[in-house]
Amino acid sequence: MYDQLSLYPITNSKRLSLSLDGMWNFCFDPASIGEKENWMSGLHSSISLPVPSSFQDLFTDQYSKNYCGDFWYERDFFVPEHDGNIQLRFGSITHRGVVYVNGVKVTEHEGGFLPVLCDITSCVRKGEVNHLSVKANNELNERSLPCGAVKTLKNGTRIAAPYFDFFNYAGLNRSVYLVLLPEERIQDYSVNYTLNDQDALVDYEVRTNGEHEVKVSLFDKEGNCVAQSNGKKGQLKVEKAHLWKVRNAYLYTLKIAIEDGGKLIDAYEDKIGIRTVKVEGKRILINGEEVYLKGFGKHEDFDIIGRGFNLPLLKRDYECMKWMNANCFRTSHYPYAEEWYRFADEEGFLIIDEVAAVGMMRSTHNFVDAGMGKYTSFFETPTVPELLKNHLSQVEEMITRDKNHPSVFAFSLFNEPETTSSFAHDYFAKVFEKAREIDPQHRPMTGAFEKNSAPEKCQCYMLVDFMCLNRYYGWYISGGPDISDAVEKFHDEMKRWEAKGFNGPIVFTEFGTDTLATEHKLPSVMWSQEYQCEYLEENFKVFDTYDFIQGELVWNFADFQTTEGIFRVNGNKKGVFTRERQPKDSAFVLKRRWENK
Ligand code: CKX
Repeated sequence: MYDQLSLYPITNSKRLSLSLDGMWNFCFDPASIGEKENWMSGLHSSISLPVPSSFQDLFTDQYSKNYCGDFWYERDFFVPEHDGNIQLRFGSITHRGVVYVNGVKVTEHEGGFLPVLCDITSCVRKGEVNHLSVKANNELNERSLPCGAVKTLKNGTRIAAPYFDFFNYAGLNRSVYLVLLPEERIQDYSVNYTLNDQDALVDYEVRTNGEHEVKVSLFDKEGNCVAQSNGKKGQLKVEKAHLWKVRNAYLYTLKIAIEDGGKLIDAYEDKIGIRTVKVEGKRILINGEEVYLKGFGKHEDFDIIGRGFNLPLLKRDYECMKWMNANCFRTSHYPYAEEWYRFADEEGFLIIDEVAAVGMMRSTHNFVDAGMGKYTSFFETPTVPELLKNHLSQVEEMITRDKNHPSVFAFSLFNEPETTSSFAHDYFAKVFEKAREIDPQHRPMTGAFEKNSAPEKCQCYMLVDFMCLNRYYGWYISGGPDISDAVEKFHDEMKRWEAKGFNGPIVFTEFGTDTLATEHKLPSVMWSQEYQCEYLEENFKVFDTYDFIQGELVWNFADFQTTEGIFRVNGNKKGVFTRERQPKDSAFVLKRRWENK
């Protein structure tokens, strides 16, 4: 059972969250000798490195940038006198880590995009300085998410060989907190909503580790208490409820308290948004109203910090998306830092929250190979049970962490796996079953399908509530002067899906062209800004032909770093914005379209 996974760290009269962000000591451990040599008690030689940040682009040499293996972070931290429970909360450790306090192992965690929590109550010295170290590792394999391999060069250097199209940034990418909590505490809560004419019912469940009374109250924006209930499980009735609407959010404050008689034991407060989500026939309904998704697939990616969390960058991205009249994004291809969801809640953005199940096809150029029909027997490998175990636990951690965000209206459980075998079907059936069992709001579950997952071949499309298609007609397929063929092929595929009788909406979660901000050409050529605009217009005509198409999320919001290779010019350039977040011409095309869509 998770303690605090869904509870973003806060400070109030009963809880204290202290940031451990700043400069940490750092060193590589290529021979994996750190544990044997007791580095958890102190690194012998290290450099200073900032947290949060990926480590790769902070260096000026190739070896460090492409380093693959174990690496260590450490710092000292002061623990105030405190009677209750003491925890550490890492926003993430990418891709896996072992945490030590004062030389004692306190936890280990697999998966680089979800929080790592450790109860350190019994091993810290209160009122004193303590020592914290993390042994992290960024190797890719086929047993954990995301999938890939490690390649050993002839000179012995080991580098990452991702089966996916983004740079393998790693490190302590998100904030780290020391969290002081009461011994008897709120550990988790969940909410679900029913709309009843003008009123709303908020079903809630609170988990605590004690038996004292739980009180739950809901406050409107003005601070008026609009509903109250006692008990770990109950219902709040909100009369004339303000609904959380797309791009017009209303947030209530939920206050949870544990009390002993009149004495407060613990308190937690969070913002929640009352809204319902449903897929009905070919429509996606928020509060019973149809919504057409407009927006992007994104990445956590920026110059120098890599995948490190940065608040100004978050703000700029939201401002750009608002300027574009977007209403949605997919957290391709992994759960993002929690701040992304909190801000989406405030701004009324919809999020398709994606687990890091990417690279489930054995290819370092899967964006090319998959479209060519290559089959790699990915789900027929002896390591699949281990992969499934990790996939299931990361789905559970993601849903537990993000379940209370009104912005999260769907979970994506994969991106572009090899879905054409019964092995894949059996694998994903288990993933979907688990996700549906966990989500207290019974939100739609989906996954993003690549071109190879064609209507006649795909064995997994029947598992999803709405289908996310990643399609590149006019780029990977029949690009440039062949674009009219691309359009015909696109229509042909849509008709085949129609004939298949999939009884749900289709959302395009990827379509786009690599475009260099420097290139202009009349008539257009592939890679020019003009071509990106023309390609989008051709895609829109197809989208507008079919009533079951219920959304368009362009690939990508901004240019981003990838592994080097002949298919990438210093990264993937499919951004509508440059990596510096300046608009390409296509941004104006999309902005115009989305204003009235
Ligand atoms: N989809 C044909 C996954 C993304 C890639 C994108 C691309 C592919 C396309 C698959 O992570 O970046 O090639 O641009």
